[in-house]
Amino acid sequence: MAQITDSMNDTIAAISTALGEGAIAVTRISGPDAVSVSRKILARQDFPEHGRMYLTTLHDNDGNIIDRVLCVCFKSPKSYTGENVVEIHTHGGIFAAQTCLELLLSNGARIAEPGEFTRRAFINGHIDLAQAEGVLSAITSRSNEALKAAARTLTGELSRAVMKIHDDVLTLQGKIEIQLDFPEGETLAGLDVEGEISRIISSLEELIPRCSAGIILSHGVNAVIAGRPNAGKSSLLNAIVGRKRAIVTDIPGTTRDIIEESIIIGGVPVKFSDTAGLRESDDVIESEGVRLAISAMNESDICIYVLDGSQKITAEDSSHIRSLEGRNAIIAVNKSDLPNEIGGIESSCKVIHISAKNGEGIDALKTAIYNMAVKDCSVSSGLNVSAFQLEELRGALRDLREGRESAAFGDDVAAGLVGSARLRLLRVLGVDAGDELLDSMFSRFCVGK
Ligand SMILES: Nc1nc2c(ncn2[C@@H]2O[C@H](COP(=O)(O)OP(=O)(O)OP(=O)(O)O)[C@@H](O)[C@H]2O)c(=O)[nH]1
Ligand SMILES: [Mg+2]
Repeated sequence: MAQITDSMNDTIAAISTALGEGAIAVTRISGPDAVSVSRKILARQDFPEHGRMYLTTLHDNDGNIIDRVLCVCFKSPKSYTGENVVEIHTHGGIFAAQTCLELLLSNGARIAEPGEFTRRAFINGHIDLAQAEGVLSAITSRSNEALKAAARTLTGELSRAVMKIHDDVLTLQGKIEIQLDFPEGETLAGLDVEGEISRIISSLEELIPRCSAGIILSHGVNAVIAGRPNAGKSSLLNAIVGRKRAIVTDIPGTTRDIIEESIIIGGVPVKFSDTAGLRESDDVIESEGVRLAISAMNESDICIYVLDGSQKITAEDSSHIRSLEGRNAIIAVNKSDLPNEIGGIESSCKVIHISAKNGEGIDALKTAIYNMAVKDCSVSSGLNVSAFQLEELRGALRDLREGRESAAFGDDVAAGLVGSARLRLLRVLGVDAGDELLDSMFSRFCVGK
């Protein structure tokens, strides 16, 4: 990918709409030759005025008409990438768009890498790295809440918040540095390093949960349903997703493979995994299922441990429940439609009585899963960041907290930490981002974006 930044002078092209049957398909061209390359395959030679749609025909290199198309040009710098951009709207389905793309390539354009249009927008200063993350999230969002977070991020809400904190840090850093030049015992009038760092810390403490929320809205959580055979795990999966996804029988050991199904709860994508019932078995296939179940349980964000409430608790159940102490776990006491034989459950985990058969308690279980997933994240004001950006924000918070501690011992240490926090904030926006970081960022995009 390193050659991409070296070849910003190329004109790139890609199909920007999803491949499949549809009313229209959009092929996008960006770069210095976007107009001249497009003109070679379009009939209308008065094309283009900035932002105006033209109805014309697309023809091949022998002059045969391929399709009737609409095309539009956005002239540099007033385009998505900041370069000259042409969009050709062919009829939908793959063939017309594919032919259009091939014609552009045979007339001087090169195929775009994934995310290369957005990478160019970033390189040309049209968006920063925070907004780029918002663009990616808008494409991949799976709920209204996720889309709203993406819209907030791509329109610059995160960038402005980070820049405001950065500017406050910069001002403080300047004051501390002036103070350092003062003779021993003299202080800059009105300078309260600890107090000013505390105010900046509060802003970051407010911002970070919003970013964590964005990550949860994009990536969701995985919830593993575990428990002994016949407890009703597969029945619970079916009740949660509202259809017969997994086989249910009264034969213990029915489920072997892990069965996954995702739903959205309050905007958060939750992937549920139904697993094999936990027990010792001589059956090779079943024991492999149990091994998979245990590792899924260990790797889960949330474990839902299902008990059969119509039976006495077993020693194995008690031991599994003990192993879940202190983890994100919910104990679902199933079969509440039958007489309760299990009695009270000794655990600090949340216990919910449910019936996978008649649906009782399923909504309460979903709410508990949602609350556990979002914890104290601010979902209704979520913002999108990558894991790298979140780590930099957390690092800035750490630096500032340490800076506040060290302020009492001397301003030079505080100045160093405040300076480090400032650089981290700039990295969130992509200032001085190296090729490696940009490669990993933009390779997550689809081709044509
Ligand atoms: N009365 C009642 N029966 C239930 C309930 N949930 C499950 N069952 C029954 O319990 C039996 C086992 O259900 P499954 O969902 O297959 O149990 P499982 O935990 O997936 O079992 P394995 O796959 O063998 O580990 C079936 O006969 C279900 O109909 C419930 O809420 N109430
Ligand atoms: Mg099952």
